[in-house]
Amino acid sequence: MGQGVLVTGAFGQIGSELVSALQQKHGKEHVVALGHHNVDSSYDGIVEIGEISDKEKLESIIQKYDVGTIYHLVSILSARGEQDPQLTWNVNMDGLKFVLDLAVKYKIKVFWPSSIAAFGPTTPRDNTPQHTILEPTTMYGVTKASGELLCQYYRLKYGLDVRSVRYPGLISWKAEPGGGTTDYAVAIFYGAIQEGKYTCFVKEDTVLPMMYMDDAIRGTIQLMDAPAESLQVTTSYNLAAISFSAQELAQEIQKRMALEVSYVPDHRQKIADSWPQRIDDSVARSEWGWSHEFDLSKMVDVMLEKLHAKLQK
Ligand code: AKB
Repeated sequence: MGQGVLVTGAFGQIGSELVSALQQKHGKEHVVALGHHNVDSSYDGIVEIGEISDKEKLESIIQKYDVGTIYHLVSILSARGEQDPQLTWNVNMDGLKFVLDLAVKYKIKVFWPSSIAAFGPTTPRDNTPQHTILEPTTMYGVTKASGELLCQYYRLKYGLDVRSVRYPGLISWKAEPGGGTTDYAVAIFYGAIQEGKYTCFVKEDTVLPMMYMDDAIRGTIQLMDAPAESLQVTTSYNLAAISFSAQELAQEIQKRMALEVSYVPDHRQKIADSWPQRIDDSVARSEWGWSHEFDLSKMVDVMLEKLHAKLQK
C-alpha cells in the first residue's frame, strides 16, 4: 500500500484538524492536503489545489504521492445544499464516485463521512439504531444515504476497504463550519465572545446529536486503524457523544459568561426537526472501541478558552 495520505476538503471544518493529526501520525512528508479556493496561507505541509470534479488531477496526485489512503471530506452541507440541490448532488456524489473508482484502480483505503443527515423524519428519533430507516428529506441527506450505499457496493463488489461514520454536528474552534444546520452550536460561541449575544436560528428546545471535534478526529483515525475483521457494518457507523437542546447549550455558556440569546427559527428548523435527537452508537463502541471524552461542560470550557485566545490575536 502506498505511503501517501490524501485529504480532500482539507481546509474545511474537519479537514483543518484532521490534516494536522494525520501529519503527526504519518509525517508531514506523507500527507497531501487538497483544497480549492479556501487554502489557509499559514498551512505547513504539502498542498494541492484542484476541484473534486477534476478526475485527472485527482489521479495525477495519487500517482505523484503514491497515495495509499484517502480521507474524502469534500461535501456541501445540509442548509447550503437546499439552495443548490444540483450542485450538491454533483459535488457530493460525483466526487465520491471518482474517489471510489480511483481507489479500486490503485488499491487505496478510503474514509468517507456520512452524517446524521442520512436519517429522516421516519427514523426513530431517540436512540436511533445502527440499522434503521434512511429516508432523508434534504439533498445533503440524500447524498449521504446514497453515498453509504455506493460505498457498500464498492466494498461488496470490488473488495474495497472503505470505512465510514455518521457524524453528528461537530463543534470546533479552529475553522468555522459553513452551510450546515448544526452551525448554531458553533456560532453561539462567537456571538458570546464577540458581542455577548446571539440570535439562534433554531428553537430553544431543538435537541440534536453533537460532538467536540477532538473526539471526531480521534474516532476517525481509530476506525481507520481498526482491524478489518472486527468491522461488521458495511455502510456507516453511528457515532455519538452528546445531545443537548439549543437552550441547554446557551445555559452552559451563561454559567461562565454573560450571554443574551434570542430564538428566531428559520428554514433550518425544518431540517433539524427531520433529524434524530439521540443516536445509539453501541455497535461502534463494541466493534472498534469507540468512546467519547468530551461531555457538554468540558466541551464548553475548551471552546471558550480556545476561541477567546484565537479571537484576541
Ligand atoms: C449539517 O448540519 O449539515 C452537518 C451535518 C450534521 O452533517 N453539520
